[in-house]
Amino acid sequence: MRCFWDERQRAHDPAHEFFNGALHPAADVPGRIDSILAALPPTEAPDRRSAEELRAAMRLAHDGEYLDLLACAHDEWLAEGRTGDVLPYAFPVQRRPLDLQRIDARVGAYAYDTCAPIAAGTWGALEAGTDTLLAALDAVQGGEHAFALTRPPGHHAGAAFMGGYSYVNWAAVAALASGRQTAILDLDYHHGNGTQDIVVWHEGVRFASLHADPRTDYPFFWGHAEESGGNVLNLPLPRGTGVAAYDAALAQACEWLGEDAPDLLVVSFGADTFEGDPISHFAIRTGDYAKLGRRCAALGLPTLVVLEGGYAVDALGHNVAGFLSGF
Ligand code: SP5
Ligand code: ZN
Repeated sequence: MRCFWDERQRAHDPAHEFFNGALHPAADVPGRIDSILAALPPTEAPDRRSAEELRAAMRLAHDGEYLDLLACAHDEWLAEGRTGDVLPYAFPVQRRPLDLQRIDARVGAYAYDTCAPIAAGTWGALEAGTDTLLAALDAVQGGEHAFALTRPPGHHAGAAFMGGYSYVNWAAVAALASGRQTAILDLDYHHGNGTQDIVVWHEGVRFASLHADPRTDYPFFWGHAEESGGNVLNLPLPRGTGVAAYDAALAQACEWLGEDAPDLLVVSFGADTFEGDPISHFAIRTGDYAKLGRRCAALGLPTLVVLEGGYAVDALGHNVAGFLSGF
């Protein structure tokens, strides 16, 4: 398993997120990466691509005006006399075209929650993350397995929205950039609503997600059991799910993905299914992750693993390394 990471991704370092009626310290902290780096063999730094090339890759999955806003939002924020991170607070629930001028309105129009602050370094980190992703994808196109330490996460970012610590959808960009029949398997605790938004109805991509039941858990409005069909399979699981029930659902997802004769597998891997995760409620143990990795590897496909959530920082590296050891 080749591992890719670019130090410039650390520049994304927002201070806070807002939920349950209060500001909380951001859960997606750069220290997550230190835990993972300590548990992996040395990583490879990606070759750097031009801004145009990186943007063209992001454009495979995302709306151009959304990307323009991500690139300039923090500068506009400062120009308004604000300090700290951009954080939207007002969101349209209709989609009429509107002439929006204030940064608060324009950022709210491209977000669905208050958990994706844009910090000074966010755009640079997203460009570096795209370098990391594309280098790992190149390795997979050559028939190897690769892990891209994508940070910030991506699976809550849709074609034209951010949310849930996610801005650019790494799994979707990789699938669409590969030009091949791709199976995307989302193993984060939370439903991969952004990935589903981008790839639903997309010929050439199948998307399966195992996640906490959205009747009880974020992101609430996507990922319900009845929301399956066509190229999408959603398998919501109750709070408290342990490895036996999880692995049974994983076997079902893998079988369904394999029916489409995919050329490659992209795994959106979040270790927030861990029993000790501070914001989640499954009961997977560190020693269980290798078995889950082996289950995915049994598909027999060149595999790209991208990083999503996982907030129990001390255990995170062991959980990620355990999963990767299954390949
Ligand atoms: C990539 C990823 O895992 N994003 C997750 C975003 C979840 N944000 C919503 C936070 C709400 C957490 N509720 C926590 C209750 C803690 N006691
Ligand atoms: Zn998550």
